Amino acid sequence: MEINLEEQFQEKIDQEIKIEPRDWMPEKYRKTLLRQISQHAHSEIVGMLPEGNWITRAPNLRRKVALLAKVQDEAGHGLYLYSAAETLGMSRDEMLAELHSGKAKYSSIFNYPTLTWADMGAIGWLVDGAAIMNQVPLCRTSYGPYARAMVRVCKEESFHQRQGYEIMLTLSKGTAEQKALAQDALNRWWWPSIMMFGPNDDKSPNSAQSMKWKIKRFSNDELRQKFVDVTVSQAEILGLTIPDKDLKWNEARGHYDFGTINWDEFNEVVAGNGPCNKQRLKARVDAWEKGTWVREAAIAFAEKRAKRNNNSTEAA
Ligand code: FAQ
Repeated sequence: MEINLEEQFQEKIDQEIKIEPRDWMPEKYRKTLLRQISQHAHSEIVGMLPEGNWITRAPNLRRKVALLAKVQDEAGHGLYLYSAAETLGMSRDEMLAELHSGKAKYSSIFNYPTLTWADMGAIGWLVDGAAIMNQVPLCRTSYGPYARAMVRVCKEESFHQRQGYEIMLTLSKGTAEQKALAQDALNRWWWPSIMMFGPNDDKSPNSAQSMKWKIKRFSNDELRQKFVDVTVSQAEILGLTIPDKDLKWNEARGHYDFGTINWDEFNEVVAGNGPCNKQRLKARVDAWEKGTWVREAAIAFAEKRAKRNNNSTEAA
């Protein structure tokens, strides 16, 4: 019986029919999606912190408004993603408990510090650029609620990427000091950005099954290569140098070759020992604790309103 269901499930996937919350699904499919979607949601929420650090110090009103809107969008992305994950049977409170205890992961990239205003440019250009490369294919992922959430997320990410690139463009065409700030930001964010795509394919334990179930549409290395290929010319327009001496066009492959990623650094960051892991987690736990009264007040208000509505229905 079970085998038959699994075969039917795979046939639906092969025919590009979306899987919906009430459909039968293998337990491992549900768990894989819960893991990926909740990690993605946590990444959006933790990802607000490095940029939130610069909202009060944006150089002018236009920049401040754009950055505020961007950071607010990330909160919205987290909410759509938590909602999509909840359809798989785990509550948002449970997911957050896993984040706060350190059990759930979030993207390695958000464990790096934002040292100068140019980092707002580099994050938008590179981090959102990498996120778009990874997330546009997720609009076609096999699980309906995740795929639909990603459509809006990707539209907003594209504004974020331009917002960042425009900051980089302004700095790189500015004074020598401004150009140096932009180069320094590129130097610090380049390697962590290409780590975002995850381990190499031969070291990625989840990829084979996730590709078969069409949760993932491209492998980690394929997406990383696409990102490098499009980003090189963007750096040239800025007149900035990507900090990789092995970066070179390979005519035979039709792609850029690039240097070896420092996987020890990646593993350390993912294990909780990056430059800002402790600070990021503390900020989230503090926000949760300080928000207790808000959650309690919201529940008390909802109960009061429900009671009032019941009374007025009875009176009618
Ligand atoms: N950081 O077998 P794989 C954004 C873990 S949102 C930390 O290849 P998978 C928007 C992985 O979880 C950025 N951990 O895993 C924004 C697994 O561990 P587990 C987030 C990582 O899932 C911009 C283990 O390594 N985007 O940027 C990372 O098949 C600016 C083995 O790896 C998403 O979440 C990493 N970088 O492929 C917000 C997109 N990479 O769970 C604010 C959706 C891997 O077994 C400001 N997610 N690991 O214990 C995905 O596409 C996939 O989950 C991958 C990883 C590609 C990230």
